Amino acid sequence: MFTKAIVRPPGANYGEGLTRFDIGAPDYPRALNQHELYCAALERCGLTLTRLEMDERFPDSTFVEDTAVLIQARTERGNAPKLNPALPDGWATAACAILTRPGAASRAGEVESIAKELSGFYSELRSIQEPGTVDGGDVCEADNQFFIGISERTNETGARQLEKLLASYGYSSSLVDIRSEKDILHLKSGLAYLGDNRLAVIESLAKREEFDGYELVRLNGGEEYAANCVRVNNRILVAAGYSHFEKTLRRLGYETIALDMSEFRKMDGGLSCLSLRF
Ligand code: CIR
Repeated sequence: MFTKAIVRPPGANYGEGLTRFDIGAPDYPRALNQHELYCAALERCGLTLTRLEMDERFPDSTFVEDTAVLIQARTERGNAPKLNPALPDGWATAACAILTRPGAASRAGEVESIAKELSGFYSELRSIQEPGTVDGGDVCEADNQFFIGISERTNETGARQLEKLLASYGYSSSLVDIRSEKDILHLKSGLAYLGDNRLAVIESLAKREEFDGYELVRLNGGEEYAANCVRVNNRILVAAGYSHFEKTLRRLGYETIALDMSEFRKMDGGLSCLSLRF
């Protein structure tokens, strides 16, 4: 269950950020409006938002998800060992925020202000160390398991550091090398955990052995962008305009909220990257 999220609206120079696409410059007023509707959807899902000031020093800073990996406190289950002996009975680990080291030089400075914000919510803060790089968009949590993409942005050193940190909090990780997947920037551009042991996944990733044991909801036929959806409590936020996928989700029993993401797509961004949820 999430109760909070951190968001940051795009700044006026948002269109100067990084993108691999050539599908036109973003329309700024429209991007602001889409961001506002995104925030309203998170609130409808019951989240209290921390809205950060826009930050024109970093044109990509609206994509806050890339700056941190947030992990929930874990309760002891059965005979599971208490991983942190300092905690009261019943708790195995505290919640922790892991600050990333974004793989794009122009985004490195985004972490500082997010760290300050997160320190108000988390007493345990860890961070990825040089020469490791990690973008939060490469990190997909599926209950007790994390998938960590090795990509253009997340290097193997960073992925291994993150794996080790997560293990100290009782989570296992699988590394998924997506460097040959030219259509996606981050692992979560093509993968989302829907809950209920289900993954939404683009066809080209569906055969990876890391996803064995999960029920796969495959995206193909031009709907791949919609794979970057987000389960927020009992709803799924999904990009508008991908009706086959949205219908599939509804058939599976999920309530969906469709959001127009056109101006974020132009800058290689998706739904998940616009918030840090916890
Ligand atoms: C970038 O290239 O870094 C941004 N323009 C887009 C980042 C999108 N983030 C994400 O998918 N997690």
